[in-house]
Amino acid sequence: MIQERKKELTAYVQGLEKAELHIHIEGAAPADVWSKIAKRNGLPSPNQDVALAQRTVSSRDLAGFLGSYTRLTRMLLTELDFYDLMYSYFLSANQQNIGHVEVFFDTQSYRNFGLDPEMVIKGLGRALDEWCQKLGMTGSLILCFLRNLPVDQAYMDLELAQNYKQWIVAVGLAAHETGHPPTLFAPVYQKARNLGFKTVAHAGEDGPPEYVWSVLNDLEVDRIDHGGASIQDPKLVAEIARRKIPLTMCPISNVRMGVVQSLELHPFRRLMQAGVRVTINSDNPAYFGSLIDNYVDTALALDLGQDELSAIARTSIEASFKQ
Ligand code: ES4
Ligand code: ZN
Repeated sequence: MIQERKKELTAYVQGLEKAELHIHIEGAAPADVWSKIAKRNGLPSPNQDVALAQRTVSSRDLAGFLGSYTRLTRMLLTELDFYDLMYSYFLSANQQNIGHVEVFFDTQSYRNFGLDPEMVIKGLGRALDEWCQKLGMTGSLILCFLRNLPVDQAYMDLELAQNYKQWIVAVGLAAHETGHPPTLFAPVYQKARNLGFKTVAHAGEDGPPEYVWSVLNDLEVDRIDHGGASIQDPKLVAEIARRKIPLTMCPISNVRMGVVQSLELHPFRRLMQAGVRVTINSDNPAYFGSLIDNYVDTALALDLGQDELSAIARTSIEASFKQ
């Protein structure tokens, strides 16, 4: 019975035109892509690191996940490696009938290990141009600052991003929230806005509602990534709804990272009912399931019907930065 319903929902979601707005490029690469890259770079097999990342997922350990995730990024050395990550994600997105993607990346992880940040941008951007054209899709990049690293580096990144506006539409803020409040980044966000970039930030994933208030009021973001902790503060929920700020939620990620107990307890539906513009995304599809898995599992757990799924897909397109 449940299998039957799942099949029906999967076919329905497959048919919906969707945008994916919350996906980290390194978390989209499955084990075989990491193996190919490691082999090409003459590095030892990445299988242990991939397995370790997967273990952190079953133990609901966000800090552990981000640690093994960062270890995997050490395999990336050339422009072609970044191209391959993007191209492999594009094939998967296309198979899921995702017409538009906005992809998170950062340069700090690479810059700090001696790689040329422009090479990172070019590898991702060239793949974006080529595969958007080949597959009839649209897409752009979102440059994430890492909130646990010095703000000076964010300014350096922003300087660089100005030369790649054909690809980079927005700046974002990622990594572990706990102990890293958003306020430090207010001046660099203001500068980004003045330069014509859209802005988004992760908040309310493992961080408290105060961090969500802060990205609204101090960073003045156009969208909030996750935002689940808002449910603890009714005034905050009302304000997000009033300002029509979309949330890019990632339900399976939140359960696997232990910030929500179960999909059944996920605030997605309650936020939707409070009038918040909510979207469904995969975050790191190699570990948390595809975009379609996220739609279907969320629908089953929270009893969302086809009309609601269709409205969520429509919101994802309306909340995108596509011109
Ligand atoms: C992330 Cl799950 C998660 N949370 C915060 N930042 C991230 N970057 C990649 N995955
Ligand atoms: Zn994320």
